[in-house]
Amino acid sequence: MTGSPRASSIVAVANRLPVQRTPDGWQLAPGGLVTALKPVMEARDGTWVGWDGGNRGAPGHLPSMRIGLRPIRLRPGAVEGFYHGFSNRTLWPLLHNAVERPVFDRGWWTQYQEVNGRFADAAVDALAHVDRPVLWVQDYHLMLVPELVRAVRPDERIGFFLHVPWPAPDIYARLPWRAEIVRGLLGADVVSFHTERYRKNFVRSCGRVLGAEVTARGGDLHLADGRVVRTTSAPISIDAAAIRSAVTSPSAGAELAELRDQFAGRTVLLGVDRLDYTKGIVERLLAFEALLERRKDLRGRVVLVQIAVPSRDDVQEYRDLRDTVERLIGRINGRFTPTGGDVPVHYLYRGLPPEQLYGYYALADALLVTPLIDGMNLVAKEFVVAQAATGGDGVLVLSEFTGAAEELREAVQCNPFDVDGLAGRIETALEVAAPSRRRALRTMARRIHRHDVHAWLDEQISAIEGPTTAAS
Ligand code: ADQ
Repeated sequence: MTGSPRASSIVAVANRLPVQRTPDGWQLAPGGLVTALKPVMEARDGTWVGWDGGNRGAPGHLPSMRIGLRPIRLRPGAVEGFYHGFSNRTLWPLLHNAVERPVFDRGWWTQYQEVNGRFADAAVDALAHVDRPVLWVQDYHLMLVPELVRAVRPDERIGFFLHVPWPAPDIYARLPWRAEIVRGLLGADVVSFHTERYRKNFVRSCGRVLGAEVTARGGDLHLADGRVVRTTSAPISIDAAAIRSAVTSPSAGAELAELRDQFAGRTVLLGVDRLDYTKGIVERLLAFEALLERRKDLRGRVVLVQIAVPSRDDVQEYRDLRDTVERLIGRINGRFTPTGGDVPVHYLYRGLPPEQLYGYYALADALLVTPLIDGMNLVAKEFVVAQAATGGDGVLVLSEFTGAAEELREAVQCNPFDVDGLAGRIETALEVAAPSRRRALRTMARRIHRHDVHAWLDEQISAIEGPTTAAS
């Protein structure tokens, strides 16, 4: 649909701009969503509204990119309340089934409202400068923006996509500002989630907190003022073709050869995550320890490589998690490193450049994706595509509490809350015969290639444009 005559302009609003400051100046930030959006935004006179992340001098555009940028500057107090506070310590844990206790702080809420107002003002301004625009708002940081924009531009087409789960109504209802948040979202024409479960949770939460203000009919929510809001489930995906070509490139091949050398003769289990308490890293380590305890024959023959990208380390819960993870790894390595031998847990506390990360994906005999809850989990999809592209036979062990589990049904599913059971699932995974592993990988990879991030994006934009735009 890119460049079609009926194409409308896109104004995207996200917490962060799609650019980052590097020693060589401002550059496009890495990441599947940004890469996928770039050509579509360029073809449609796109504008991106986002926080500059505290880096002064964010440009209005990049020479390498025909997308307008509208940087939002925030004072330190606003960053504290809106971002570290309400977004990361209230909404993030709440929307992740309260696996950590959400903190409710009225001051943070005030900052969240103010900053959402700033984003909405910038969006309204951007909308006024383009033809036939659609507004596409991303994620939990900006849930009030749809309603705020609707109040000023009632006829605009507005979509919202939530990248994280929506919890059961009983959990959502704990939020003191629960009605304000859902009213904010209902300013959109379309509100989308990764899975049917999250979508239904949202619809039920609206009923629970708004009562007679909304009526659910099918996937639609009918509001008292006559507006109809569509809800959809639209699982996000990855740029599968790009990963396939990167993982089969000579530099990734060289990386893989080196890793094979390093881990020769050992079965490699892999974990790749942001260091976040939702990702089940502690449970994974405990399960690995339990496995080494009960299977003496595996000691010295199996290794866990845990790659963890630092995340939100200005938040206490994240610093505590890092301490726990590092203490546990120390304990496991202390207990099970053979005299004169290599450690059973390799721990890399950093982000890796793509070719290195893909080398690990291609190397691993099993990827352990064990979140306690996760909106989708793109790492699982990246692994499947990388393995299939390199003719691997790695097994995906996948938590049933990830959005990805609904699509990747051929994975070895697990319940990470059951640590002994998880150890058993890892054991099972290692025993699956090679032909079945290959079959499972191929089936899952085909599904991901068919529904890649470009397909997802097309669906999202068409849904926001709605039937009226299509007819014009
Ligand atoms: P995240 O919680 O950040 O995203 P995820 O979907 O797994 O989780 O995406 C992580 C991305 O970071 C992947 O593309 C991965 O390659 C990259 N990454 C992870 N560890 C890395 C490392 N050590 N080095 C380099 N890169 C690394 C949120 C939600 C998810 C949802 C996505 C997209 O929490 O549930 O899938 O948004 O909607």
